[in-house]
Amino acid sequence: MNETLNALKEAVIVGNAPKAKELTEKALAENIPAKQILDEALIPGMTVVGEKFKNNEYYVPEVLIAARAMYAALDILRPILSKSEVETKGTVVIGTVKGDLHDIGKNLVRMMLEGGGFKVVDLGVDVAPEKFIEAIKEHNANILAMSALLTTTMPSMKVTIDALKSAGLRDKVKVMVGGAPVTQQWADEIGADGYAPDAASAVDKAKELLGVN
Ligand code: B1M
Repeated sequence: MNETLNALKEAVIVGNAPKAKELTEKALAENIPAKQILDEALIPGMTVVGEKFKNNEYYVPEVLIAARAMYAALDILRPILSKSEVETKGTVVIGTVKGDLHDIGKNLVRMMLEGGGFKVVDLGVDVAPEKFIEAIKEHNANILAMSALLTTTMPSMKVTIDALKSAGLRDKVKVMVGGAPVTQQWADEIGADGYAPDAASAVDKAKELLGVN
């Protein structure tokens, strides 16, 4: 593997943002295409981070630091990538449901999805069903990803799914749910297409739902 890309992957894994920025600029100066930098350094780096998180080798702070390094690199690549219209794995609209202000887990899921090659539209916290629907239409989303941390806000996931049905969008978008109190049983009960217990599994689930690698 190219030495610069390998070093960039390592910089993401250890969460060295200045190094990640420097190595991304170096890779571009070496005429490595932005898409290759994404596919061969940033995504594999975040994949390793996701695995470490899943195996309890990394905790939330390490993941956030790694994500910051990935963003430092992505900030440089994003204008180039959007110009060349790199094919994304799909578009995800994500948010924490209405009444719920917890966003640490949701942000991790968003970062991992971006690291996994998805375009992510983040609506933030306290997102009402109508806002989700508007964004799905506007961005032609393939996946709706909802996060909830409170047992009292979990029902908002069902309300949003019902609103999707009323808007005639239910067949056009896959629905994923997650958050500490959410379970597979809850996902089945409310008619979601998928559930993931953590940020790394959320990427696997999103790929599975869209049938992409
Ligand atoms: Co709140 N809070 N909180 N809180 N808070 C909990 C959730 C709680 C369990 C604490 C407790 O009582 N033990 C409890 C909920 C009880 C319940 O409903 N069963 C609680 C409560 C009650 C409250 C308030 C009501 C407190 C009050 O004001 N009386 C209030 C509610 C505010 C509101 O939302 N309307 C409140 C407020 C807050 C803060 C603002 C202070 C702060 C949030 C800051 C922020 O997010 N910006 C906060 C925090 C930090 C917590 C705890 C301590 C930590 C949550 C967290 O960030 N975890 C939490 C207790 C705990 O969990 N130990 C607690 C780390 C994060 C990485 O994990 O979010 O689970 P998590 O995300 C994981 C997975 O769940 C998954 O991936 C992530 C990464 O692996 N995941 C998904 C998440 N979303 C996903 C979506 C997916 C797939 C996977 O697909 C779409």
